[in-house]
Amino acid sequence: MMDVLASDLYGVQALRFGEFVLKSGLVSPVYVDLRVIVSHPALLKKVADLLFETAKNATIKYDTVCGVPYTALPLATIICSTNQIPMLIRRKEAKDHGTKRLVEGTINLGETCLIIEDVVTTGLSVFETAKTLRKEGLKVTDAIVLLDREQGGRAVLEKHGIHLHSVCTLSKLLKILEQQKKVAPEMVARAEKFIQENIINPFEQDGIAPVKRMCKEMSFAARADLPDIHPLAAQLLRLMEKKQSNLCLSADVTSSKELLQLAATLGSSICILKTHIDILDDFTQQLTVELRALANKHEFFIFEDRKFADIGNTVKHQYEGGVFKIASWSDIVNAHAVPGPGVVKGLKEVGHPLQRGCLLIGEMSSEGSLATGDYTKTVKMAEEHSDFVLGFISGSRIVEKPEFLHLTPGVQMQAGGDSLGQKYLSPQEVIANRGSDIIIVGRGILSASSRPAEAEAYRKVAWESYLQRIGVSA
Ligand code: S5P
Repeated sequence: MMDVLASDLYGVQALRFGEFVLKSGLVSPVYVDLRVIVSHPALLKKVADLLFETAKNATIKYDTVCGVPYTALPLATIICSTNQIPMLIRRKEAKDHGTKRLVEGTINLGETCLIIEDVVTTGLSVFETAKTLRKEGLKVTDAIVLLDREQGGRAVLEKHGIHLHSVCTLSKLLKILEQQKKVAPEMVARAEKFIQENIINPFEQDGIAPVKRMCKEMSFAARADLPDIHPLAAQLLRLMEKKQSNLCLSADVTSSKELLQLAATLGSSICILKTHIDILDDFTQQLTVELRALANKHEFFIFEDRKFADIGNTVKHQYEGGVFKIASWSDIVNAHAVPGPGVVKGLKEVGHPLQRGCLLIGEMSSEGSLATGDYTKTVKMAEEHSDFVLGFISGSRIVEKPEFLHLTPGVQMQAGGDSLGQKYLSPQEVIANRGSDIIIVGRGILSASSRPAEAEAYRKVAWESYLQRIGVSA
C-alpha cells in the first residue's frame, strides 16, 4: 500500500528533490507539496481514505472533522462526505474581515473535533487550527497527517495534548523511493541528514517562539572564507571579526556636521554606518568625500538606506546619478523585492563594476508592514544575483545559506516601539535567538546622553550574543 502511495506521490511531483527554501528559511533537499493532488482525483480519494483508515485503526472518538487550511480542506471534505461525518471549516482570513466567524459549521460545545493535515513539519499549522477550535469550545485530542516530516512536530503537538497519527513518515517514503530506484541513494542520504539536523522546536507554552536553531552555526571568520561568498561580504565579515562589532549605526541626522561627527566619534565601535542621505538639510558632494575618508580611517562600511523600489531603468539612474550619486560613495544599498528581479538587475549594472553590494528587504520592522511571510521569491532573487546581493534586511534569518548576511533594524535595549509604528526587539533576541548577523540601531544610540558610550554598549551586547550563538562563551 505504502509502495503505491510513494510512487503515486512521486509521480505527480508531490515530492521533489533538489534545493528548496522552506517557510522557515531552511534550504531543504526534499520538498513535499501535496497541493498538487487536487488535480489527480483518484489519488486525492486514495489519500482521504488512508487518512480515514488511520483514524479508524487508532480507534479515535470524534464528532466532527476539520482540515487545516488549505491543502487538507478537500481531504476533510471527502472524508466527511464519504463517511457522513459533520465537517467544520477553519477560516484563515477572519482577522481581516472583522466580524466574520473563525470557524464555519455547527459548533456543539464540548464535542471533539479531529484535525486532518497533509504534512506536519513543526506542528505549528495543526497547533494553530487546534487553538482556534478550542477557543470555540471544542475538544481537540488527535490529528491525522498523511506525512510526518519528523522534524519535531509530533513532540510539539503532544505537549499541547494532541496525539499525532501519521499515515507515513518522510523517511519511510524516502526508503521506498530508493528501493523503487526512483531517487538516488545519495539524495536519500542527503534528505535524511537534513531531517535529522533540522529538528525544530518552535513553540512555548502559549504559542509561537523563535525557532530554535539546530543547524551548526559558523563563525563570521569561517563564513568570510566560503568559496561562493560575495567579496564585499567577505571583507565585511573579516572587519566584523577584527573590530568585534556587528553593530550598524543608523545615522539618522539632518545636518552634515552632525553626521560627520557621529562617523568620527562612533566609527571605531561600528562595522557599518547607515545613512539616509536625503534627510540632510545641507547635502554637498564634499560631505561624501569626507564621509569616505572617515570610513577608511575608522574602518567601517557605508550603507545608504535608499530602499530602491522602482523598475530597473529608473533605479539605475537613481543609484548612479541625480543629486546624490549614491553609487560613487556608498558600499552597500538596499532594495525592495516588490518590483521583481528588474530592480536588482538595474542596480547591478551600476554597482557590480564598482564592487558594491545590495541587500534585499525581506521584512520590515514597522507595524502592519506588508513585507512579511513568504520570502521564497525574495530569496530566489538574491540567489540568482548573488554576485551583487549579499544579504537581507529582515527581523530574523530568512535563509540558512551562510554566504548571505542578515541585518536587522528595529533594535533597542528595551523592547517597545515609537508613536509611528516602529517596533523594537533587543540585540540578544535578534542575534542569539533570531539568527540575524548585524543589528541596526538609530535612536537607541542617538538619544543617549553619551552616544559613544551607548554605541559601545550596543556593540558589546550584540557581539556577546553572536559569541553565544556560535557556542563560544564571552
Ligand atoms: O524594516 C525596516 C528597515 C529599515 S532599513 N525598519 C527600519 O527601521 N529601517 C531603518 O532602520 C529606518 O529607516 C531607520 O533608519 C532605522 C531604524 O531607526 P531607529 O531609530 O528606530 O533605531
